[in-house]
This record gives sequence, structure tokens and C-alpha cells, in this order.
Amino acid sequence: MRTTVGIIGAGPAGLLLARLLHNAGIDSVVLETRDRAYVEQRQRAGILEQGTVDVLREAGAAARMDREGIPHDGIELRFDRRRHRVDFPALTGGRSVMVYAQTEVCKDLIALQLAAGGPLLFEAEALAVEGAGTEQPRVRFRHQGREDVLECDYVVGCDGSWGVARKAVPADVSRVFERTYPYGWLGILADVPPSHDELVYARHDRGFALLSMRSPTVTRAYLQVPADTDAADWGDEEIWDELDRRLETDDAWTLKRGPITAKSVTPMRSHVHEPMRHGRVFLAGDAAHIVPPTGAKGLNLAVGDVVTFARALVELRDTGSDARLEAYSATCLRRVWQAERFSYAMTTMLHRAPGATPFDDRIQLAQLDRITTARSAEADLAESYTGFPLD
Ligand code: RFL
Ligand code: PHB
Repeated sequence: MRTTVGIIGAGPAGLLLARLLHNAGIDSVVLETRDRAYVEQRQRAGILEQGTVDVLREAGAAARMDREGIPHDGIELRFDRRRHRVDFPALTGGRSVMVYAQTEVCKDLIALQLAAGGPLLFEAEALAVEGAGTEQPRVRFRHQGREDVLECDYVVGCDGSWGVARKAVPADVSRVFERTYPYGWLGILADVPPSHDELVYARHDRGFALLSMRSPTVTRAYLQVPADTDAADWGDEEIWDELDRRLETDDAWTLKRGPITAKSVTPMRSHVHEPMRHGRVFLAGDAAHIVPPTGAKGLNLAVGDVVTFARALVELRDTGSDARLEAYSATCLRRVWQAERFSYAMTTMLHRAPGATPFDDRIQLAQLDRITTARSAEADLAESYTGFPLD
């Protein structure tokens, strides 16, 4: 099998890249190790930055998002039983975000890809990427019990944090930067309307809590828990009681409870693999970088990477200049490190680390106080949350 761009992974990065290339008249093949149902149901991100929304619209992949997505003009910060709203458009010159689940983005992109004739192979596991330093890199893969080879001009590894593409960058030129946080998130989905019309990020002495949503009838919420927590150890009423405590306010706000339909624990880590390119093999999305979810950046960074790659390849085809392609890793990493910085700052400001001292607590409260009283600090949060420009 032969193609111009071999794409490993049908998460948001791989699927959007296939769409962008298709729209530009460049052929690609997507290899995905899981089956379609698994990819469409994997519960993950919920917030699309302004830039991601714009890209999906330009790509012709936003019809359902524009019908069913919920635009949000702010978030609420909760601490010390107080509530503070951060008004995004007022602080950023009109930018906002969209609540539309990653599952739905993936369903929309899969439907478009298959309608256009693919090729998108499910249950096709990439085994190795070979020839990164040559003009014709190859992906060895297994599909329907048979091994095959995909010959490419370029390979883009969109295969997430446990993928194989990363191994194509030789150990002596790669560097890994990482940090593991001593806590995780217990996430739930519940059949109950959201208790607030925007997301609520709460700092509490008992730990962090986040109130989010998936639709007008489905609540998504998270609790900071020890990293080794088993979700099954938490009873439903215990989860609601804990959310109630951590989200407490001095006014009449109340938490709506309902049947919990899913529960899982996510570890929290930061990880960056540099460089994001070796020869004709490129890394995009979680294959190159992980952020803790507190800043809602993972999916948006994946989108940024593949937009940068697609624009660079189109420029090479149209003008003969490979300057953008050569700059791919540096361009993406600059944005990645801004997202790492913001995600780290949000995480450490809002979570209670084991062994945190009263001094640490006061510093967190002073950071929150600064955001709620200094417009420059609040604007910095709003600009970072709504997203960094794509180039
Ligand atoms: P994905 O989505 O992991 O997709 C990688 C795909 O590659 C496939 N694969 C292979 N295929 C073929 N051969 C192989 N050898 C393969 N190895 C792997 C996998 O099956 C998979 O289908 O990576 P991608 O596309 O880079 O997308 C990244 C995002 O999924 C991720 O960053 C976000 O979900 C992170 N994230 C959030 N991001 C946001 O922007 N906003 C949020 O609000 C947000 N919340 C979250 C999150 C992630 C979470 N978890 C579970 C980690 C909340 C949570 C709880
Ligand atoms: C989500 O709704 O899943 C979500 C929202 C915001 C975050 C992380 C996750 O920061």
C-alpha cells in the first residue's frame, strides 16, 4: 500500500489531519489499532478553544458542533466559599470556548472521512515506523491478522502517549521532559442537568473539584483523588457528598444530584518529547506531549500540531518552500510549552498536594486573590484558557 501521508492513530489529531489533507487535495491513509466503537466512546476532553472551533468550521466539520455545542463566555473560580466569574470575551477582545465532547468531534470526523471514501482502517495496528531518515518512510502494520507495509512520503505519528511513532526518533537526539503529579482525577458522568451554566473550578482544603457538562441534561464532574485510587472504591452518594463539600459557597447555590453512569480515574502528568520530528516522521498530539487536564489543553494542542503540519505541507507543494516544514518542531513546541506552563500553573494553584503546608495553602489563596482583583492577572488566565494563536 502507498500514500503521501501515513497517519498512525484515529484520535482527534489523526482524524483532523486526514480531513485537512483531504480538503487540500493530498492523499493519506489512517491506521487505527482499536475498533470504531471504542474510538467513538472513549470519554475525554470537553472544551474546544476558539482556534479549534475556527479550524473545525474551516474544515467543514462543524455542522453538528454548531447545532449541539454550548458556547461558553467564561468560567467560575471557587475558593474560600467565594465565587468569581472570569469573563473571557471582555478580557480577551471577544474570544470564548465551546463545550463539545471529544467523542462527538471524533464521531463527526470519522463520518466525514468514511463518506469521502477513507482510507481509514480500524483494527490496524502500526508495529513500527522505518526509514525516518530516508525519502520513503514506511509503517509496518497488522490488519485482519495479516502484516502489511504502508509506503509513504511522510509519516505523522498521531498515536497518543503509548504509540510506536515516537520510537522513530533515535534515543541520542531525543529528550524527554516530564513531571508526575501525586494525585489523579476521579471523573464521573451523571444523568442530571448541570448545576451551573458555566464550568466551575474549585480549590478546597479537601482537594480540587471541577464541575463540567456534556449537554443540557448530562453533568461531567471531577474530584482530586490520590493517584492510586480505584474508581470502584467510591460509592455514588460518597462522590456527590464530596462534590458538595468542595463546591460549597456562602450563597444559596446547590448541587443537583442524579444517577452516575460512568466513573474512572485519570492520572495527572506533564510530558514533552523533543524534537517533534525526525527526518520525514512527525509527531503530533499526545504522541509528543501530555498536559494535566486542568487547563483543558490536550485536544487543542493536538489540533494545533496537525494544523501546523498541514499548512506546512501545502506550502511546500504550492511554493516549493520547505521552510515551514523544517520549522514544524520549533513552531509546535513553543505553543506546547505555553500550554504546559498554563496547565502546570492551574494544576498547582487548585490542587492540594499531599503534605501541603499552611504556607502552601496561603500562596494558592493569594494567587486566586490576585486573579480576582488584578485585571492583568485575570486577563492572562482568560487568554491562556481561550487559546494561543495557531501559525
Ligand atoms: P489520542 O486521542 O490518544 O489518539 C491516539 C490514537 O492512536 C491510536 N493508536 C494506534 N493506532 C495504530 N497503531 C498503533 N500502534 C497505535 N497506538 C495508539 C489509539 O488507539 C488512539 O485512537 O491522541 P490525540 O489524537 O493526540 O488526541 C489527544 C487528546 O485525546 C487528549 O490530549 C485529550 O483528551 C486530553 N484531555 C483534554 N483535552 C482538552 O483539550 N480539553 C479537555 O477538557 C480535556 N480533558 C483530557 C481531558 C484527557 C483526559 N484523559 C482521560 C487523559 C480529560 C481527561 C479525563
Ligand atoms: C471536561 O469536561 O471533561 C473537562 C473540562 C475542563 C477541563 C478538563 C476536563 O479542564
